[in-house]
Amino acid sequence: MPVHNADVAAIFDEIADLLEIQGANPFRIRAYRNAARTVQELGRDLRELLRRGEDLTELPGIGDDLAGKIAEIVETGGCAMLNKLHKQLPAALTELLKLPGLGPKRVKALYHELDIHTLEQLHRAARDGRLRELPGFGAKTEQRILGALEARTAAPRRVKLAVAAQYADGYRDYLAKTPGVREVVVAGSFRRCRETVGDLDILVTTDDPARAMKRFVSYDEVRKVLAQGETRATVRLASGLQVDVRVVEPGSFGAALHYFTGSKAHNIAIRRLGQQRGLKINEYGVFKGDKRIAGQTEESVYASVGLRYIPPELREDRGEIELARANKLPKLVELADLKGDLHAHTKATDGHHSLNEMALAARGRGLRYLAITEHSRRLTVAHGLDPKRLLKQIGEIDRLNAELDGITLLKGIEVDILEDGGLDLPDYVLAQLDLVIGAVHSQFHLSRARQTERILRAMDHPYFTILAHPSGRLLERREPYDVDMLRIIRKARRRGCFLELNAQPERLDLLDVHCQMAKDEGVLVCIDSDAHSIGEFDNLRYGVGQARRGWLEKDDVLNTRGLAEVRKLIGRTMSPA
Ligand code: DGT
Ligand code: CA
Ligand code: CA
Repeated sequence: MPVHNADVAAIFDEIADLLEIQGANPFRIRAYRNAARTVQELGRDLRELLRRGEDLTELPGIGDDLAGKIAEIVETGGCAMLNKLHKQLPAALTELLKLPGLGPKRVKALYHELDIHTLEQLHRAARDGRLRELPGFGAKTEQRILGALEARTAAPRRVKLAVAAQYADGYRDYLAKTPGVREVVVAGSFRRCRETVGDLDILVTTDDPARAMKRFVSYDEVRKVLAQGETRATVRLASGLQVDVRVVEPGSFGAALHYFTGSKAHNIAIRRLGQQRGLKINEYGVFKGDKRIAGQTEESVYASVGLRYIPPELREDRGEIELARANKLPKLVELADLKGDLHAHTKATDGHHSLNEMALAARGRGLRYLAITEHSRRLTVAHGLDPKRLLKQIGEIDRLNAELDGITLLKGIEVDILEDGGLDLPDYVLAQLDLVIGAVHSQFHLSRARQTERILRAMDHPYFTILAHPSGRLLERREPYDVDMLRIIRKARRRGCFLELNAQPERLDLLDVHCQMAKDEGVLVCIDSDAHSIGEFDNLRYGVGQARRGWLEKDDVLNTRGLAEVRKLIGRTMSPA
């Protein structure tokens, strides 16, 4: 069974978690976490690297031992070290770790203090009110754990878009190589760039459906064929991801693509428009009586009901149809519109590459400016910078800028917003920076009123420029913190500040609805990679996907502007409130 980068990363993460539960050496734990991240964000397939005989120890944070483990996992699909840990600890701890709100620290406490190692035991203890007594838990945490346990049985598992992409790309390329196949498109929520997908929906046009179907089910990652007919099939991959495939003849391509892209609500609205015109619209075409009058392209489907083409990211029946009718659809921002990136880290804190390496990688992606924004001192787990180290970095950036061609580094900081809304570094240091990104990294569970107040106060700070990852959510792991986003957005407008759309695949906050809100209120959004290594500039495309779902156009995005204009805009916030 082929092994993907995501599988290797998952094994390293699990090893790190289990080591942490055992109370192993923190440096050792960290090495596995870093390796998981490196592998996940690599942008190149590990199988390919190994096939070419490339030296994996060149990768950030990968030494001989980890390189050996990567090769082992890619070759065998498993890892002896993980098996050993599984023997030493109860197997169900892995299930506990997957529960939102339960990291290794808490699982460790549950295991060692209350001897809890299954979900059932956890449920019982939470219901009996025994969790709140544990250090680091409390009544609210107990309540959240109960909620997560109950939600778990209700909601099916979804997969992050960037993870789904690793599986989708390989499957698509494999199908595209089948003789007779013309088009292969991954439709569904994947094409609409939803942040997570429930399953993949692959549409194939071919002259030889039988051959395509046969090839689809014999892909080497298929673990189980759940259904198979002449033109449709459903399989489950080894990763657990489910995939639907539909084969249609080329004349139906547009209609089928429209149908399987969805969303369902959008499709229903379009079909209703068809009915009003006496047309029948389905996955085979647009029909007047028995005659197919459109359906070869998606454009023709929309034209049949008097609409302009609507990009997939907008197809949620949230007003896009009315706009298409009035010919007022937004012209959505594109990856190529980004001229810079205002959030990145280096080895000075928890990043993996030097200033110079990050600058060159950003330039390689066509970016013309890159802000270096390390964590501040309060974030000790990330080796946050104190004033002395930040001043040193400022000097290094000045020197490097004198040498660099084609890209400019901006001096910034991702400063912690303290519980009282203060910033984690003194003004005399912040005053020397080009921009100050503020972020909440602690006390996620304050009440809505207090959390909002905290952020508003931080934004009042004269040097505040951009609010980073404004909702703080981690997909499938941490709910957004509770804030009044409209008040924050309005504050940003008054203060001339900006909101970040963080392109890390597990963050992607702002949420799409908040992007729309920012646009409506006239606040520019900044699409940032938050790159911790040179490969992570790739993530910008997920940020752009999310921005498109939020209806953002080029002009709604701060970093589509050239450096001179951005300097002017971020400089505006440097005057006192
Ligand atoms: P997911 O998989 O939960 O992330 O979301 P989707 O949107 O990919 O949903 P999925 O996989 O159930 O179906 C793929 C597309 O097929 C969906 O976006 C629209 C279309 N579709 C599915 N069921 C229906 C239906 O009952 N009516 C209509 N009009 N379209 C449907
Ligand atoms: Ca789907
Ligand atoms: Ca589906």
